[in-house]
Amino acid sequence: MVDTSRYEATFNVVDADGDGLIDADELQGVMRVLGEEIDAARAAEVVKAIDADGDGRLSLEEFATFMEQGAAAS
Ligand SMILES: [Ca+2]
Ligand SMILES: [Ca+2]
Repeated sequence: MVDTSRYEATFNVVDADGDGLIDADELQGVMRVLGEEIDAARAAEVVKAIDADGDGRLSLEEFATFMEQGAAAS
């Protein structure tokens, strides 16, 4: 179980339009901030890979899981 509260602040920054979900556009934006430029197709792929419930966007829980995996991988 991922501790989502650790990622809530980051999530809220990434969620530029504040709808409580991160879409491919917003993910692309945060990757750019992180210094990793990805194109729209790649962003959509990444969202698809992370998106556990298949709604096409990332909830805080999905995002936290992604961040945990990223932290573990680096
Ligand atoms: Ca959003
Ligand atoms: Ca989702």
